[in-house]
Amino acid sequence: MLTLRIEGEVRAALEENRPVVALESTLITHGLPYPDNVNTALSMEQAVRTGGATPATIAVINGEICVGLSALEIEQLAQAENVRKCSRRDLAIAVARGETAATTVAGTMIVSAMAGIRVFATGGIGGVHRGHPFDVSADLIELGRTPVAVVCSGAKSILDLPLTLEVLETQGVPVIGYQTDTLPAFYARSSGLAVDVRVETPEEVAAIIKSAGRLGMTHGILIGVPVHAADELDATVAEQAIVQATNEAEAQGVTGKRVTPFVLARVAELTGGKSRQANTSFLVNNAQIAGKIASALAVSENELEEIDRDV
Ligand code: PSU
Ligand code: MN
Repeated sequence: MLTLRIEGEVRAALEENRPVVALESTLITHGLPYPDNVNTALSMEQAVRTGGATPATIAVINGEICVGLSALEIEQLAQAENVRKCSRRDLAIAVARGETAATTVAGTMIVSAMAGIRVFATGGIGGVHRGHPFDVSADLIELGRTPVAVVCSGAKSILDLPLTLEVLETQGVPVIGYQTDTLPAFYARSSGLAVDVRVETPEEVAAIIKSAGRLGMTHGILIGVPVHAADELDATVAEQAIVQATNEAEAQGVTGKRVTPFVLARVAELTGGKSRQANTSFLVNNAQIAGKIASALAVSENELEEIDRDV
């Protein structure tokens, strides 16, 4: 079995059953421009610590799967060009060819599970593309097959959110609203679509993750956290920018994995940077909440271990 390069602090935390939160790298290479991408990635790491956990940013560096990057590596990734966006199908290619590549939600979930990390924070997951019901992000399928809890702000309304929820249901993925009744819509706090359950605290999320583990469930869990109200983009403004950007992508023949980065960049231009402000705000917030969830999970599992030992 191929070994992962697990950074020292992360390795120690995992060995001692202390909380760790995974962070993805595609948002560094494809989601945000330089230098916002480095600053946001480092702020997310700090936010995970504030939440009480150790951050592990995941990427492939020179063909090696890395769990935990140095600040220099994050900086290099942030400036690198033509980096492969690594979902499930791409991981073996990147490793075999000795590439430096960024992991998507799906790619990061796979590596997290290999490393024993159970909580992962990001901005938004991929979904079903509007008007293209067969362009279903591998993120949704991965959520159905890999036991990692993904803390995010839902998905952009560039995607067909009702169909995205349908696929998650088919894949057996619980969708949890963190202090909300509806699936967040990335820049906007609500998509208007109901979640499966609403929770108020990190402990409640941890309890669900723990139950899934004890039931031997092999699927992931989605936790939707809305952007802070002060940083929210007006839903109509967001919607219009997204529709225009999506139409332009279509007109320019942008397809497949290039769609998400294209639309994100264009929406930022169209909203005069406001979409990016919302984006960084919820990325950092999600990282902190994921840190708290991972901490609550560690506390609760360590208690369990003690009880098991007593009996
Ligand atoms: N959504 C964003 N920003 C991103 C992504 C999604 O707002 O950077 C990235 C994530 O890494 C996600 C991936 O896993 O895009 C989904 O790509 P696709 O739709 O090609 O599966
Ligand atoms: Mn796609």
